[in-house]
Amino acid sequence: MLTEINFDGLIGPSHNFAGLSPGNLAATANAGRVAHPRRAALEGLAKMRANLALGLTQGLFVPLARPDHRWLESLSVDFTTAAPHLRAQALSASAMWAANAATVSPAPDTADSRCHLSAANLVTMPHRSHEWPGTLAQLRLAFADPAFVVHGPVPAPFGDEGAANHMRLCATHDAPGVEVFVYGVTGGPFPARQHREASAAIARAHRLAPDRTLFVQQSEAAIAAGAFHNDVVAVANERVLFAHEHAFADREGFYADLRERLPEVEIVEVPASQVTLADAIASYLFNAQLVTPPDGVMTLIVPQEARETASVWAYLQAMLAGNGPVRRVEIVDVRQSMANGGGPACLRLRVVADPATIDPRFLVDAAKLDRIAGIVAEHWPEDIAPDAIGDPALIATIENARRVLLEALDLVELAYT
Ligand code: SUG
Repeated sequence: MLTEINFDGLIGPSHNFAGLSPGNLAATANAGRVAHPRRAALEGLAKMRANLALGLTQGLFVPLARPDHRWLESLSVDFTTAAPHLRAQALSASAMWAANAATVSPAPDTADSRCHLSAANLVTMPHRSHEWPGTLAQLRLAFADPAFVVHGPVPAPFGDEGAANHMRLCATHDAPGVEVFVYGVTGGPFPARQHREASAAIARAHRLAPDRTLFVQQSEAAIAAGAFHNDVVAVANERVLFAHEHAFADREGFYADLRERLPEVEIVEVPASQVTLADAIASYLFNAQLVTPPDGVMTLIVPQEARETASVWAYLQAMLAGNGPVRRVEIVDVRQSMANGGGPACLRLRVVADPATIDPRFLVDAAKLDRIAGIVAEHWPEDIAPDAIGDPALIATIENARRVLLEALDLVELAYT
């Protein structure tokens, strides 16, 4: 049976605050702070446990090999002699944000009735541009069943940041959906990371029906205010679109196209008069997981920061008191990821598929999460200070931690990816 599975990126042992993403306000504001990789990974695992408790099916991607020696080798340098910025880029744990791993088109939407996944090239940010080979290796393992088609990335220079700029609206997950690709053109002082040409190439590769595929421009104001991905200002689930008033360049045109293709769509738009773009971005209200658990109660899983932002919390209370489609709000603590600009929705990749077709090594239950948490508690570094990035003892700890994890999950074949 087709069901939505959330694959979370386990936060890697090299998680640190290097301020590598211009346009990501949290990441640049926290540059140089001491990071807590162990706490970060435990927060992520607790979120996965909470999702399981709601009755959702949960998957996991493992951290990539960091430092990425292959990437450094391709730059004719090694970690010990590389310039500090290259070291930080090689060490980044940014693959934790699985929403940027790939774009996924479930089987009901594609001409060949297979689920298509395209690894994202992430070319705009150097530290993310070398994620795709490791990500692709995992996708090929996890989704090796003939129910899936796994594609490599769109070539540079067309920037693609994966599911963070893609939404799917449908009556139910197993019904054909409308796939919405959100791209940027200009972002004021910040780069538009998702290019329309990349989205169009993915839609073709995934064999989507043109009349159920929309290409929608993200508003310049949103990118300029810090929404470096669309999933910072909008999220969709089944027939519901939950978005900020200023998320899209032409909201009326987009909403009309959507209503025409999916008459039952419910658009929950948050007006700027109630929640400013700045509050939406600081709180990550829209970087929530909007999910339908087995009890059928549509649930918004928001970060702690949403409760701590007065306008956002007031909005959510009013929403629950009203008659809208979102009936429950759950709060999760992912502060370490949030400090690098990654909320609950960034940490997961949604795949609608039959769980029986997925390599079980990538699916988790509570007992497996406990085992992983034990490994994290024992092997993940407690702190990474900015000046420790080149420390050989720290690097040895990071590399050993991943090795122990891969052995425990029977995934040693990923050791060098
Ligand atoms: O690409 N942060 C990530 C956050 C990604 C969030 N994902 C989604 N919105 N789906 C980024 O900007 C910061 C890493 C650093 O600065 O060290 C970083 O890469």
